[in-house]
Amino acid sequence: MSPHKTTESSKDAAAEYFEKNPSPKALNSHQALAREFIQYHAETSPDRRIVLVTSGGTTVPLENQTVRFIDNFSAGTRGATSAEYFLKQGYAVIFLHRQFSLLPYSRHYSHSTNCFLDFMDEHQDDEGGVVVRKEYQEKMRRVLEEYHYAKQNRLLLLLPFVTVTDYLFELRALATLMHPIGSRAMFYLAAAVSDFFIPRERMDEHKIQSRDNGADGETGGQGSGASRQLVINLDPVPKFLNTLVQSWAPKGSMIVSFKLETNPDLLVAKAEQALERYHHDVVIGNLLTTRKWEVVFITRDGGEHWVRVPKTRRSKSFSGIEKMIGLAERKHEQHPIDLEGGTVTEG
Ligand code: 9Z3
Repeated sequence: MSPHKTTESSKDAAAEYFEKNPSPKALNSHQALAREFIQYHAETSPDRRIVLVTSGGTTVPLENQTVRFIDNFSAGTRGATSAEYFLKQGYAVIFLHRQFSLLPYSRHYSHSTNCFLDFMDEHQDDEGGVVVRKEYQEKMRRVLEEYHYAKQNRLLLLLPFVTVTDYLFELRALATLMHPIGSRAMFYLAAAVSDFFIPRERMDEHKIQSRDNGADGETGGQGSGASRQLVINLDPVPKFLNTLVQSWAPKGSMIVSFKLETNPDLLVAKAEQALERYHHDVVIGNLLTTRKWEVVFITRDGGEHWVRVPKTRRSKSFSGIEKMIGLAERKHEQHPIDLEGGTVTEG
């Protein structure tokens, strides 16, 4: 198939997807917030670059009144951490994230093995006050300062999604809203996007029953009697990245996608394939088991560049992220990117 035909057919598939599946309830209010955010920065600091960071897993509901759903594993660590570094680099950040996944700044104190109460102490005076424990104060002050700076300067917009369909509607709307800032826009797509979904027309309205009550939906079980199997028939999610690059995103904007694999033999080839197929700027490849300490940058000029964190510096989140964002940011600033010396360390 020619590239032109591929583009046309994926455009058609995306258009059909949006026609047949319902938009998220919050879409209009999110659009209004994002429009105001983009306009504010375009007017007050015309040089300001804006990055849309997507983060966290996307769900695939099995029922319209959803009791059960298929999920993607992501906690949002990559997205939330990256957003902080983009803010440090002077970007304004639209953070499109899975509801209740990790958020920039608060991530340091949520979803951790320490409950946030473990960071606190009762003050040893008569006034009944509460304080941050001494050993946590320095780091919390730093995080708090950055958080306040981002808030006071209206640099961070948090927009939540839940399902893969919500995600795609939001992505399309936000990309379109970025048009006035053109090449100052970046898309950094770290959300773990489901490849499969159940179309609305085939989704059960109510909770799928484990016993046959004579009201089978498309995803319903087989057989009758005491219990039955559940057979789920999923369709492929259209390859929206192509449509994002070709029509939703402003011309000249920078698009960075992520490729997640579990088989090391496939990672680089699949990342290269994505870049060839969708013609965007960078694919950052990572493996499920090693994603916290190594990623590979695949760029349009045929570059394959590993960012690795040495064993002694590995922590719960990817400590090479600063270097990673630095590379993405430099690529956004100058074409072509000079990747020399960008590695934290090799080996
Ligand atoms: C990633 O590969 C992210 O780096 C992770 C981050 C999901 C691994 P955590 O949140 O994990 O830190 O726990 N995202 C996967 C991106 C993805 O699904 N890409 C799709 C594709 O390549 C659409 S662009 O087809």
